[in-house]
Amino acid sequence: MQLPSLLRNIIIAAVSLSLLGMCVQASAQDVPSAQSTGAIETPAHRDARMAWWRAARFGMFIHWGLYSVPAGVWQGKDVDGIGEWILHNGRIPVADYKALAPQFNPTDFDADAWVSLAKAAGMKYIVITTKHHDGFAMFHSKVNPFNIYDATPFKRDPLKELAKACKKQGIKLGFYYSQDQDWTAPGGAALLGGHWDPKAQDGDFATYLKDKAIPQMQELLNNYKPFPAVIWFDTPTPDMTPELAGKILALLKDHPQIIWNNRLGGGDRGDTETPEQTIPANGFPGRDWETCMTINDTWGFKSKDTNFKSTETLLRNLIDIASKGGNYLLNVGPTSKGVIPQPEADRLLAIGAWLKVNGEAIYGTTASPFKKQMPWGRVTQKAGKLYLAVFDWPADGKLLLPISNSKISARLLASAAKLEAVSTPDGWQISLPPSAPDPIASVIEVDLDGPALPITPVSATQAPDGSIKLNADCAELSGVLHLENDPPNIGSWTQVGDSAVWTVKVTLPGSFKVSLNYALDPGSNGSEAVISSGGSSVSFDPVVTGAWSTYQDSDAHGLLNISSPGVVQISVAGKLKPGLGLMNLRGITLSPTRS
Ligand code: FHN
Repeated sequence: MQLPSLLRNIIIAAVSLSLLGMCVQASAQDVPSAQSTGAIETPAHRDARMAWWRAARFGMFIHWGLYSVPAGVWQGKDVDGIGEWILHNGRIPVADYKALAPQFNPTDFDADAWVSLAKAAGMKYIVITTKHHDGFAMFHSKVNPFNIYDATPFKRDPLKELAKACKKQGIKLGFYYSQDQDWTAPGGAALLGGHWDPKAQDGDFATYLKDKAIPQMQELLNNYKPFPAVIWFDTPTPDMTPELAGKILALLKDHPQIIWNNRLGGGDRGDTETPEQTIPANGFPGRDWETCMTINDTWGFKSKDTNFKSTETLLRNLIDIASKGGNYLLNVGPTSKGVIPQPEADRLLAIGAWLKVNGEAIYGTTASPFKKQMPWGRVTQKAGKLYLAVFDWPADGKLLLPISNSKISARLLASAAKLEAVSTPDGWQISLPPSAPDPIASVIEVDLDGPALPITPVSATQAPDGSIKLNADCAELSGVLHLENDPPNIGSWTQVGDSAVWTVKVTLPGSFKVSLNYALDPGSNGSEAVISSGGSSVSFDPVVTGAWSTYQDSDAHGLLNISSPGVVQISVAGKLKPGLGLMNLRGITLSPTRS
């Protein structure tokens, strides 16, 4: 479940959840964002504008700023939360924070080396923080002296150098700009607790936009040609009215190739949904989307955060996201010397090595044709081919691809070795060599005779004693529901209307006792679950089990009736109390009642 980690980091939680909510509502239909600028954009123009971004699938997020100097520690004490929020979380007086600038001298910064690393990682674009919520500009701004050129001994403009390196090495460069929150400019917004240094911070938001944010955005849009390719807004606040957002959108009108995200505020939907630190179960059908994620637990460098995700997790995330039609914007947090930490670089290089062999399965692909993830891994598709990224190599050497196409041919992508495949009623069974070519993900390339024709797989069958086991990893999940690991469980029950659905082959119908294996943290007590099949349903009141990872079995109220044999659907949905998660669900057992 997302909630435990959210509780650990309250700041990112509130922002992420509100953004996630916003994303889901926004995904209902596809309206070209350029309409917001007043320009008319046909679907064909939009496709052309988005083409490079959709093909890219993998980008580098860089959170680099003055906060890399304290690196999570203020006056000898660790400050909780993400590194780039140290000014806010430490309630540091603005003048004291600004006084850090003379210490910021990233003499080891080498734009070409960063771009080379991104390229070696297989990343196709970079998005860098040009001004985060601390208000410090990482470029030579003529608008405001609180910037890396004027306020530090460095006297260089990293954006100029990066733009040059990106152009030279053929990679796109995008700019993150915190348009609302600015904790060091009078009138800049401050989320989650508001201002703490009124003398330096209080002021009028519209004036801040007019005097700082808008002119700085003009600098960014005009001084780094041919970039930016992307403008990445962040943390919209209620201060950003549609009228004020309109002033920013007006700037973009003169740059028709720019892609921007959904975080401007003021009702603008932008081009891309931006789930943060999470991968939505089904992506955002009909919308372009990009999951942004940290490699450890912070965006901006924190000297003591060594909780790096494994290469396996990061790479499988990339594949998972591609299989749902999205992009992965993976963050690095350079040090105050201008160096990308080695553990981060190592992971990126390992991903790049995999992509060098298997990139065909990622770049330019679209989402899997299947509604549900395959039990053995993930699927992408491109130009009449399916790419099967196998995470769990079947011990019996047989991999089932549940499609009814009349002809396929399969080979290992890495070696081009041909694989035998036979047609069965459940789909094509592909014979594999005894061991996986790649321990993280081995790709099988499958040529099809036409569009993929998926067979809806039955996710559970009835045991001879009449019982039915519904495991978390066999459900079709909607909305923001999420299959989590260790052990596999369905989490993120935070959105009304989301459900988990199992397709079950029933041979012995009747009435069933319904028992759920679940976990519930005390902070989220109070929601109710409904388990339904056909016209029958039972309710379940999850009681606190002690923690999100403490599982227990409990029965739902009443009996679930399945009246006739055949393939049926069994679903679980939540009646959620606002702000509370429902449970982490590992599985459900239906036991027949003896009559
Ligand atoms: O508050 C920021 C956070 O520092 C970081 O920049 C992330 C990246 O998406 N965005 C905000 C939280 O949603």
